[in-house]
Amino acid sequence: MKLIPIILILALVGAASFKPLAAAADEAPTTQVTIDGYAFKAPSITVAAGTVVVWKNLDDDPHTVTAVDGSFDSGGLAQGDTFRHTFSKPGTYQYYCKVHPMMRGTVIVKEASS
Ligand SMILES: [Cu+2]
Repeated sequence: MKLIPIILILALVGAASFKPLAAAADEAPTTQVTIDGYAFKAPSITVAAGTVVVWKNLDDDPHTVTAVDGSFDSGGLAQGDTFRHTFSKPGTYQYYCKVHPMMRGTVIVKEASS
């Protein structure tokens, strides 16, 4: 009989310690940039640190999302493909498409307000 309360407490502690992880994953802010008509839309976005940016290629021609500083590179994205990158640190990140180098975009990352 004395074991039952201990098991209950362990179960409650276990459930409570898993919740914050799940909540954090759900709450990661996400912003989408479409690739449409040989352009990044919008070409310049400003996000808070920790934001996940998702690019989606709507064109029937392949494109890439390639950081000028080499910090990320999607590789070839076919029509309908997506590429996601989490921007953890504040800064200005310029990127382009390797196939069409005139296609350029910028992600400005601001300090997350907490
Ligand atoms: Cu391209």
